[in-house]
Amino acid sequence: GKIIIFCLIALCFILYHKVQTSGDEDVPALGRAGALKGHGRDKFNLYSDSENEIARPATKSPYEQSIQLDLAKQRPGLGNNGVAVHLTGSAKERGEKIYKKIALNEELSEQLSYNRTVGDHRNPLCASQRFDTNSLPSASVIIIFFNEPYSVLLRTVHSTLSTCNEKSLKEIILVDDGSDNVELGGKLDHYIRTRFPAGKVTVLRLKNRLGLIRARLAGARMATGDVLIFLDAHCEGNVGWCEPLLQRIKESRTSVLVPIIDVIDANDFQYSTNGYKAFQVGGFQWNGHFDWVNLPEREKQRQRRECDQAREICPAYSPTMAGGLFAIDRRYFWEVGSYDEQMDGWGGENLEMSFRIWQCGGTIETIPCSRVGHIFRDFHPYKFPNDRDTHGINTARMALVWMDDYINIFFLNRPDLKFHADIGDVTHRVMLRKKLRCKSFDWYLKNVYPEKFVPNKNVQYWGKVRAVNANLCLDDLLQNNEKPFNLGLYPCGKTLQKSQLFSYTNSQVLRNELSCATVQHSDSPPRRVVMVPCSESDKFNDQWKYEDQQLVHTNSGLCIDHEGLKNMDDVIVAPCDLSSESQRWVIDSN
Ligand code: LR7
Ligand code: MN
Repeated sequence: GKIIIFCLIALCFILYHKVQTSGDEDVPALGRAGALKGHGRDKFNLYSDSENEIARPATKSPYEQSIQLDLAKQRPGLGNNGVAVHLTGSAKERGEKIYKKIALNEELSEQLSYNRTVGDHRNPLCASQRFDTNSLPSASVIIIFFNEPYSVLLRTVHSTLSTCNEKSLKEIILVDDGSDNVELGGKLDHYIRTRFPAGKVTVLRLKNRLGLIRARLAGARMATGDVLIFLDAHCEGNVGWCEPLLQRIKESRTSVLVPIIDVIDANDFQYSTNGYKAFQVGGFQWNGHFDWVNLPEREKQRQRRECDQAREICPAYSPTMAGGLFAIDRRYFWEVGSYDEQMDGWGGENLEMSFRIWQCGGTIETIPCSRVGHIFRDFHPYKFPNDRDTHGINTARMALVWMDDYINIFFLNRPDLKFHADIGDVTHRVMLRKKLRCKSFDWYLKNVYPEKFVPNKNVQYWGKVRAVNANLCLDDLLQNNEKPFNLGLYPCGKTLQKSQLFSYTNSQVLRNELSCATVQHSDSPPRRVVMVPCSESDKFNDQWKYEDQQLVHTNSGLCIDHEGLKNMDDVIVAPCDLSSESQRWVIDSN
């Protein structure tokens, strides 16, 4: 009798456990098998290598089945070291098709393992850097996403877990900015629950799409680490990228840090760099756009004073930051005004934060031993809220608060924003600026970014360059100013507009914001006036004499002339002739 009862109890016990382990909520046997094996470089990634073959248990969860199919599709080792991968056949076609839709080869992404390696692209000097490994501040990594490809997002998380040192990485917070891509819902939750250590990775779901600025704010409110590290949802970290950031913040809590941002190709997923010797820092254009600029000579000298022979890996002051990838002391983030929470959608928050940090006593620094790859896409795979130009609107909000009188140069470049109805009220940000006793934009330009050209500073004349005998003005004809182009002619606008805005500087350079006037090298006339990207030093920019209304190119002795030319033609230079009306120009800002 007793034996039978014992057997029944034992049977119940066994059955009970069978039911438990097949439940969706439990850690799957697969996970435990992997954990027991303790296999691989990345102990969180259970499917990394081909030798890591584990029997796949049948499970009832549709998520589990789908996840297993995803993992089966991955080709171990593919794209390792960050090499380019070229698909063939029908996969290639699928890749091209999806690329057209979302500016990213999702087909290829699905074939790369979540923890493919990208190689070590750091300056060799980085290897000798020492960190206070046992007493570094802890980090909360915040990754925001709106409808990002599921496999790309997961690769970002896996990469963070395997490249950021475990001791310092307190948590990863994913902020879902109201995505409606179904894979990013329950399936993502299931993956996180079953594949990552408990509590390490969490998802914060916003009910509606709030835009990337408010999504970052929501993530920051949840974070508990000493340092916030923000990442876009399509990044892969290089070896050891976290420690140098945390170490620097430990030493200097008002330093806001950016890694060197490497390029992951959106089509073949190649991880590429410009080598480790040189990197660029952040600049801006007067139209409110961020751009990359070479490290100025002045800053290299400061680095030498600061770091001696280790100049190449010395923190580099950066006038602005790109916005997506940065580390900041959590308390300092709030003290210095976090973000303007009335900025919607995408854009503008990066320059706002950049100017604010510098003007209010902090610094922005590029940390050369910290490198993170980012997938740059050709176009936005998403619409902007209500189809509004949120970049422009947000940038106007920024300019109203931080740029003082220089806002006029911004509005000259963006007249459409001057009276835009959606800009809204910025009083609370102006109050913040007062409360923090922040410095002026003029101070910023003089002390942080003296290389930045200001159209009406240190110039003899500025404005339209107008022919005296025709309604024609020099005009860049909206060509790309980042590479050489022929200078053109166009009817003078009633008001001053960007394409006709030129400066004749104190050092006799004829230029606009980015490009300087030179003369085409050619023996046979007509020789065109060519605009080329200006050098940081005027020593290397061509000079022009402006006398008797003539613009004389110093090197060639030739004069700008519009004889026989019309609207939209390229301007030329010709032998100077004081009696020629077509060589006379007035420069003014009326
Ligand atoms: O409505 C949105 N909600 C979001 O959560 C729109 C976007 N997002 C997410 C999105 O899923 C992504 O993870 O926000 C992140 C950034 O969006 P991207 O990747 O489309 O932007 P980007 O890389 O083209 O743009 C750069 O400028 C932006 C200005 O608002 C942000 O600051 C981005 O973070 C920034 N990216 C970088 O700095 C990476 C380096 C690129 C450069 C230069
Ligand atoms: Mn991005």
